[in-house]
Amino acid sequence: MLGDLKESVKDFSESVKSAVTEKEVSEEDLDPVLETFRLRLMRNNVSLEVAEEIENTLRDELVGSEVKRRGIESEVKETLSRRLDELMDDSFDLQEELARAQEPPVVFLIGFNGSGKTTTAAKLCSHLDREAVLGAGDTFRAASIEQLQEHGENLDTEVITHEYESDPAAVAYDTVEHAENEGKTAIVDTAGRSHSDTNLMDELEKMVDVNDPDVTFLVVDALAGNDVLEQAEAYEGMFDAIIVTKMDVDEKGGAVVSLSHRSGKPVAFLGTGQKYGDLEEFDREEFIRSILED
Ligand SMILES: Nc1nc2c(ncn2[C@@H]2O[C@H](COP(=O)(O)OP(=O)(O)OP(=O)(O)O)[C@@H](O)[C@H]2O)c(=O)[nH]1
Ligand SMILES: [Mg+2]
Repeated sequence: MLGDLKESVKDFSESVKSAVTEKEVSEEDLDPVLETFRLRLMRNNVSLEVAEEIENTLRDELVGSEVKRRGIESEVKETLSRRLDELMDDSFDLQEELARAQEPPVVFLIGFNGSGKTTTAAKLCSHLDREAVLGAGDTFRAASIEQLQEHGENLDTEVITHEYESDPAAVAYDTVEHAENEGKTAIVDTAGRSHSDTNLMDELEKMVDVNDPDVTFLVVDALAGNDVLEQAEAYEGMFDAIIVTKMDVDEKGGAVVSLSHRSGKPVAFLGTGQKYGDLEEFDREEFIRSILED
């Protein structure tokens, strides 16, 4: 996890040290090293805009600083740490949101095909303190209902289903009603869709209108790289926080760095594997530490 991004930072730090020939860091010495670093960040799926912001911050902070005053490497790390801290947002607290919600609390998962919605719905079930009811709101993709039912069996959690091709807004409605009767939380899965699927997008909007979820998560796949930014744009206005899945198989990590900055929404969880327990609350300090530590 994050190996490539970490390596880029380490290489950058070392290059700064060897590029600086004077007592003070000069723009001339620093610029080629910064350019290489910006390209490495972009190769690790940090967006151009954010990579440039990081580059500019480093230039502003480092040019003119005295090399010997203290290790230039620690200055690089401190500057990066501060900037990353400003760029990322981990302010979302699911338990708090649900505690504040009217009964029953309702959670929706939306996102592109294959991003990890169904798996994450099941992971959330086992993450929450309170019991949940799962709603099979993907009535579109073949075998989607059975997939959620299997998770339900594994987790000993009830799954509300209708027929394939039936109205997903009605499935969500039934799930919410069931959760209300049983004093549980409703977690509703939805069909994967892309911006061009006008029908599916309209259907999703109807589902949201009818059921008014308390929390809607946009689920994105870290391996989609910079495409996650487009996905966040396609669903703009429809979600409260983001879940980035497949972090365990992504060495790059740049998607997490740029997402909040671009979408204005916090990253709430990271999916870190295929087991139900592989869902971690996103903690930006921990994330920054894991990139910057030796
Ligand atoms: N390694 C890894 N695999 C994951 C993670 N989350 C989901 N997956 C896998 O990704 C694949 C797709 O996951 P789904 O949960 O079916 O994705 P989806 O968004 O519901 O897919 P559609 O319903 O087809 O749009 C499955 O094989 C999951 O096991 C994760 O955090 N790590
Ligand atoms: Mg699914």
